[in-house]
Amino acid sequence: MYKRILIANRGEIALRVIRACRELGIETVAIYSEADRGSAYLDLADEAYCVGPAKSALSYLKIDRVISAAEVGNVEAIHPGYGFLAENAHFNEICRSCKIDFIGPTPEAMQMLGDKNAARSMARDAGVPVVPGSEGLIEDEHQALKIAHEIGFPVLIKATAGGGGKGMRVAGNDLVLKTAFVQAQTEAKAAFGNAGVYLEKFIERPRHIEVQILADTHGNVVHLWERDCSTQRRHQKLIEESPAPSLPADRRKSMCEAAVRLIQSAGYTNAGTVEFILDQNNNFYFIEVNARIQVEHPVTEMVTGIDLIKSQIAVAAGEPLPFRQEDICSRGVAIECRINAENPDRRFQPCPGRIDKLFVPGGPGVRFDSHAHPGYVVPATYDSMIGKLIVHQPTRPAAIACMIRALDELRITGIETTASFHRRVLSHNEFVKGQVDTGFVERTWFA
Ligand code: MV4
Repeated sequence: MYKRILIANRGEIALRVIRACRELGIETVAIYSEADRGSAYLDLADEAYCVGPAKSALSYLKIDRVISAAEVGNVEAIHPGYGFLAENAHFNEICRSCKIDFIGPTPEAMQMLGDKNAARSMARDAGVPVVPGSEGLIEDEHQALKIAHEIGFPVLIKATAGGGGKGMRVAGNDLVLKTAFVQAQTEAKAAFGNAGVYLEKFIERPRHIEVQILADTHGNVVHLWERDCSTQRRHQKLIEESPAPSLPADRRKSMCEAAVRLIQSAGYTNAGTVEFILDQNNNFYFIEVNARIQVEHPVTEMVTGIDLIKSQIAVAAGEPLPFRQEDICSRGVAIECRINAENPDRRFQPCPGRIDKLFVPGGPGVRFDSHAHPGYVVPATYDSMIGKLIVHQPTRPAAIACMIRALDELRITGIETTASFHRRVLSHNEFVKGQVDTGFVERTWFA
């Protein structure tokens, strides 16, 4: 096992990794920008180095500075967290050439899965259902029209270098498709330096369900069941839960097994997520792979009892997974609410500033993952998430009741947060019935 690792991230995930390392007896080296100087969680690391000014591009994303901190800090491995450099195959490769383990997949697996069209082909070859659409990249508008007529409108044009909803366009007829196709290519080239686009049938009112997997370097791949992330707005997830409500057991099983097949054939190692969309008839289709630990990983930790951060570190160090698929049970129901410094009454406008009072909820089955504390100043420079409230209960109604109680207990003054909005969602009939699709929040509150 490692003796010392660097955490190339900030905020709650940096704190989460430091905690896992402490329990594993691994020393930690933290990095911070000038905007995070003096953040309380940095005191929990064994060492901390400043890597630059507030702007991410000049600090957390600056590969040479992160690598310098790793060299000076004399670490054996780097944990990238999520965001920043977590899915940067170039950074991953530089770690390898510097003989520092990257706690994640190989650069090759990361590169391949980062190409959404290549991932789609690999899924198809592994017998994983993909959305009906193009076989590969679309060369010209004639080909786009031909495929659209075969599969039927509406269709979705997706950038192969996109993902997470970036670079998507819907087209409902020939005329729109012709212009949207050229626009999509131009935009993809400008945004990602890659003009490649492909076509899929547009699935209306989908649910977003993702399968958590763990893969070691000895060929073992297991899934840790699924999370439903349909409660989102503009591709920003708000609430995640496991298991996915009203997902038939046979669908659940075949989706999880499909995810394992894809991960196996991609030669993917470490923790990862296979994203699917579900149509209104519960047909599932592969969308993309997230080659990193995700924000919502605690939901899976609560229902399986498996520590995903410790698992990631162990797998990166070359240890075999200590469990088999049949040992991984999903118990009860876990729900997570993301607590963001945003004003839900002003279209989730970011609301940075100083936290005056902070009371953290507790009691049975309540977990709060956060680096915030009274007096903490939420910087305007980064993502506005300041914490995640997670509950675990035997049943879904009990989990909802527990979350409402915990949200009422959570007191944050000085800034606006999304906590009040979560209370509205959790009391909404459609959420209670477990019938939320990805358009629910927008239709219900922002139409
Ligand atoms: C889709 C889709 C409908 N049909 N693909 C958006 C994020 C990216 N991971 C894929 N996304 C979608 N792909 C087809 N063929 C609808 C979405 C989508 C979505 C997916 C997951 C979570 C939230 C979403 C919100 C809007 C649209």
